Amino acid sequence: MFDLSGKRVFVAGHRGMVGSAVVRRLAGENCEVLTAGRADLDLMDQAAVRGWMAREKPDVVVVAAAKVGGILANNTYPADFLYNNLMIEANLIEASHRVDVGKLLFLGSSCIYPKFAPQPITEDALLTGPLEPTNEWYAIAKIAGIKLCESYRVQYGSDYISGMPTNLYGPGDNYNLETSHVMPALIRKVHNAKQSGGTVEVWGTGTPRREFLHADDCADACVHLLKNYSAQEHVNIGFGSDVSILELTQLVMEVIGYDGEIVHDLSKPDGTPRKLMDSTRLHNLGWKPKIALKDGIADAYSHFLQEIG
Ligand code: GFB
Repeated sequence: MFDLSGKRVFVAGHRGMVGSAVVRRLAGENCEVLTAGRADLDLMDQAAVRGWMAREKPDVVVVAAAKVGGILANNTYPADFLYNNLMIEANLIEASHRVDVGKLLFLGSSCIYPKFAPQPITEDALLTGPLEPTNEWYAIAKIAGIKLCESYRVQYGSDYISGMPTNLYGPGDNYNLETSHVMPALIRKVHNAKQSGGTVEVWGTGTPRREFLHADDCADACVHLLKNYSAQEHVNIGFGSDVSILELTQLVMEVIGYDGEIVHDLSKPDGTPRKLMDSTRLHNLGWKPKIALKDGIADAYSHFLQEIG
């Protein structure tokens, strides 16, 4: 439906895990990729974003820029997660409208859904119940982003779409144990435990279930949506099955080759008990993930090893 060839595509957030994966994926398309480093463009500065967009005039914008983090970071820095994300998305979407961007993809998160949404979670579960308290700030910002895209479509007919990725992992992830998501945390913890012969510490009970998608699969889905989707409703970008945090820990240990003891830090929150999305809408558009969880973890671990030298 939408032809990317010859288009100028601005990937906002190109240094992040998702943005960098989208840039890699777009190298296979016949388009020009535009990026802006933090020193050149502060996405929270409305005038700067308007100025940059007026100068560069992209045809397509991918909003992959966001303040992100794991359960503890979300819970510890609520103002940053709400304010920064509202500013980034509002500036990018409004400035895109000013320069007549022809296609915009906004990326949200599966945490937009109610804490106790029926599983697997369909897109129409949005705004049907209370959010998970540990990440309601981030979720509210992302819901506002979806609604911004919808509002420009309704008021101006803009072709702005939203994709909601599940929990992601892959090259370029954040391995800081205080602020990271569970996958990179477990990779680092199991790696460290293997070196020291120590225990592997899992936050919470290990019973929550999560769905994990490799960032390269997510980027492929983003390009698929840019080309094949144009409607008001947001689209889930999931893997299709989930695992418990304990099962994930065991899988990471298997991939890294360590058989030590697992201990639990019960002072840390569990968060949402389960977050498995129904990705039928995306599958019906002809897209499926390609990277199996175990292969994806092995890939992420090899990138982690390269990163720590
Ligand atoms: O990935 P994660 O931080 O975020 O945690 P959420 C997922 C589950 O893993 C929680 C457990 O039950 C954690 O308690 N967990 C076990 C750990 N060990 C660890 C560890 O060492 N580090 C971390 N981080 N978790 C986030 C939201 O929720 O999901 C964000 O806070 C975003 O806003 C993201 O939506 C996708 O899946 O709970």
